[in-house]
Amino acid sequence: MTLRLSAQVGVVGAGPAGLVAACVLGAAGVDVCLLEKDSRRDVEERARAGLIEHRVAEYLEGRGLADGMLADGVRHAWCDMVCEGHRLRIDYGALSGGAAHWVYPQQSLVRDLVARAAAAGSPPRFGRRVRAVTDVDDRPRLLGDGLEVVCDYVLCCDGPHSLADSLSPGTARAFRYPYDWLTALVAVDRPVEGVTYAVHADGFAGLMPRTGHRARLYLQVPCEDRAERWTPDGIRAAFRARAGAAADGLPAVGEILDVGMLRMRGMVRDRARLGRVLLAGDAAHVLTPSGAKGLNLAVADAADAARGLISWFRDGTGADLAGYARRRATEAWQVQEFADRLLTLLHLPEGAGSDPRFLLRLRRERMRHLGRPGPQGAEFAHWYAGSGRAPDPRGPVGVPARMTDRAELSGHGEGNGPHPPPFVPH
Ligand code: RFL
Repeated sequence: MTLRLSAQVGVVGAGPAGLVAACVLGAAGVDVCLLEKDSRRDVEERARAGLIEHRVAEYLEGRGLADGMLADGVRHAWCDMVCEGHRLRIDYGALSGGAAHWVYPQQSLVRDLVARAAAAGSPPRFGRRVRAVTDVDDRPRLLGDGLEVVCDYVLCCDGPHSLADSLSPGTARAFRYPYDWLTALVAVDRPVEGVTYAVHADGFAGLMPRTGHRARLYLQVPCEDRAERWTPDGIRAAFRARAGAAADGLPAVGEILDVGMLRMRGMVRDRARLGRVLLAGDAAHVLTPSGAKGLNLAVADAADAARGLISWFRDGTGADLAGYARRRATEAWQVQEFADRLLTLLHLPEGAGSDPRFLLRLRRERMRHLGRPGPQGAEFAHWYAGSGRAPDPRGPVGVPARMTDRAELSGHGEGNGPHPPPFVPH
């Protein structure tokens, strides 16, 4: 027997994007049905990101979604770039006028948001895989096994292998970088105080803070390398060799808790909106982890979508919904460009030759520019820390329940009305 439900907004996926949207929409009185294919436990234990941008932290705090982060997170405002034995500190907090990251693990944020979504009246339904979205231009339907949800709008937050692939095939621009990153969750003997990026002739190495005695370690490896090829000793030795003398000042890497391979690719879909289906987060774009942007852009998308949907249900004009795809594409490309620029700095090009010293020295020079007060340092710091604002600077908006009957289809196009830029520098 098929369970038939209706909702104002159907959300697919209980990652950061789907959960933030469900919390904000639910708190504003919008009737949300969030479907997640995996179990609550699986979702709450997925260790991935850990650096939350300044603007995203402000947004979460402004909506009462940051209690865990404020209680257990740690602020970080500098990173180190290491090259040829030289370590250069980039004090992006000072360079950006006070913006910093919060270090708070993605799985902790997800756990907090699951609880908040339930409290806001939008508890995720776990173990419910959506197989298809139909009627995207009218009243979209989410179809799952024994389940059908009729919605006014759908928010697809289902990660990189999104249902959007079948809704709109061939509309993604993607690039495969000519290397991969080994990614390992590691134990460290003391907390990591800032991100370290090391450029080396053998390849890039990085160490990113997570809370307490945990860190995330990255190593550049050849494309399609396999995790099984790497022993814990091999990972530690490669990291030490690439970090060079700077490794002495870093927390010692102990147990390797979890190893995986990140296939390094970037992707942006041409349109983050298909009729009444909005895409948010990794469903709309995939970023390499170089600039720690994926989770942050996912929350920014969710904030923008929630604002638009709330305005649509509130007054039926959808003024804030118009332009969603354009705004999200603009920001996705800006962030992709930043992440790509950072990758270019951190990796030697293929064919660097047997003597990479010229290219390494060049990189040191670029790093110096980024760490110095001035336009280059300020621009880097602004993008790195996310010192602008999330796309909903005006605070929460209430929505009378069930206003959809009055809502009209106007405002569904991607208008060109004035909108604040995605990043508003201080
Ligand atoms: P998610 O988190 O992938 O969530 C998608 C959810 O949708 C569910 N789903 C479905 N549910 C129902 N029906 C279907 N048909 C479904 N298909 C999928 C999935 O089970 C899942 O629960 O996407 P979202 O919300 O867009 O969030 C994106 C972020 O998770 C991602 O960008 C970041 O984790 C990327 N990332 C980092 N981002 C940062 O901002 N800072 C970092 O430091 C950072 N480090 C990382 C990262 C990603 C990593 N990996 C493993 C990819 C480190 C790593 C190792």
